[in-house]
Amino acid sequence: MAKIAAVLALIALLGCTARTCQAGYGYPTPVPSTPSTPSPPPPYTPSTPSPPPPTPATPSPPPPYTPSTPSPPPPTPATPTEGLAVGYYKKSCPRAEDIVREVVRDANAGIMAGLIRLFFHDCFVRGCDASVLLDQVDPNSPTEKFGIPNLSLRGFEVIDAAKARIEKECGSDVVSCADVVAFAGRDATYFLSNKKVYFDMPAGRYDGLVSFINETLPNLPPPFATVDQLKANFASKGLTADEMVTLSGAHTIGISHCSSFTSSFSDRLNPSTSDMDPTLMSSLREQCKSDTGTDNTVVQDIKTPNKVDNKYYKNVLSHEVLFSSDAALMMADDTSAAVRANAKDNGVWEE
Ligand code: HEM
Ligand SMILES: *[C@@H]1O[C@H](CO)[C@@H](O)[C@H](O)[C@H]1NC(C)=O
Ligand SMILES: CC(=O)N[C@H]1CO[C@H](CO)[C@@H](O)[C@@H]1O
Repeated sequence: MAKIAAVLALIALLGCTARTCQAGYGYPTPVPSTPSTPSPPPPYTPSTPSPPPPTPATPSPPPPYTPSTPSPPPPTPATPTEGLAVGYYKKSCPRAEDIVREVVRDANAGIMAGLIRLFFHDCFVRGCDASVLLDQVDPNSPTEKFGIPNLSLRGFEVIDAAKARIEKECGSDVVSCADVVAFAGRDATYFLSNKKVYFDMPAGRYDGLVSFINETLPNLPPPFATVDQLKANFASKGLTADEMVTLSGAHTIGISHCSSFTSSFSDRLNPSTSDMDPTLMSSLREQCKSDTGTDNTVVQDIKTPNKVDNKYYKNVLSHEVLFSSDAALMMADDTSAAVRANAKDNGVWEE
């Protein structure tokens, strides 16, 4: 199996062993057997035109990220996940996975990239529990959606559409949103890799009921993270440095806002502090120019922007990556060795 497939499957599981896929904690959407819960539907509101406006709509000041503290994220026990199973919905909703795949297939490449990132963010904050989808209900308590690392998450409408079709076919309490997010991330990887990367996705997750903006920053590494911070962050989820490098390869697709690599923390377009390839740097400076102050977007992988392949690692080696956190993979022996191994064309990473 491709390394990337194996490790994506791993985050899908690890997230769930953390603390969310336990009955009593989350809202047990895939009700295992009990008809017992006439509990209120999760506060997940599909496709609401407008969630209450986020807290002060500040154009994101420098994030109050405190380096070096890999503190709050819950430790993730590396035990096999209880209750999750491949083919979990075979009886209760046999077409669930097919429906998700069909909806994802019809999305464009950018949205597919967004779905992969959505899956990552969901699993890294409170485990894979769909808490990334929760809209703000309490005006004083913004959800993960409004956290700085969530800025620019996309693909929510695909999740909504898949969930709606599934509910029509199987009822509303059968398939969890968390599983839909996981299936969608897996399927987006499948399509963007030209069907090379595929894996069985165990399912049976519960949807969480809570989502806090204050839990995004401590759990999701920032684009200016050092290699030690990246290692610590992934280690807190039970993932090794090698697995961290494998997952970083997801930056072979999708886009970034210019603000993500030109912050006051790390201005990647400043030649005196950045090791970025000068040609890419001047091209980005052009692309990020804006008369109106808009935060433009640029592609992450300048070689094959819409393909899940190992070009990302070649870009790291040639200093053609956007974030300090990408470049930082070359700053430690183990991670740089992993980058080199993944950059080789004979396929450990992708096939
Ligand atoms: C290693 C630490 C990571 C950091 C610091 C990081 C940071 C970022 C940032 C800042 C963006 C751009 C957001 C924007 O400005 O619009 C981004 C985009 C993206 N990230 Fe990561 N990321 C990391 C790991 C991952 C992982 C593990 C995955 C998935 C497995 C992932 C998948 C993506 C994708 C697909 C995009 C493009 C999204 C789109 O086009 O909508 N990233 N990441
Ligand atoms: C986040 O905020 C919620 C409610 O405001 C609080 O209960 C929780 O402990 C906070 N979590 C962290 C990690 O600060
Ligand atoms: C999709 C989504 O809800 N994104 C939100 C991310 O966070 C910003 C605020 O930081 C919101 O404005 C976005 O709506």
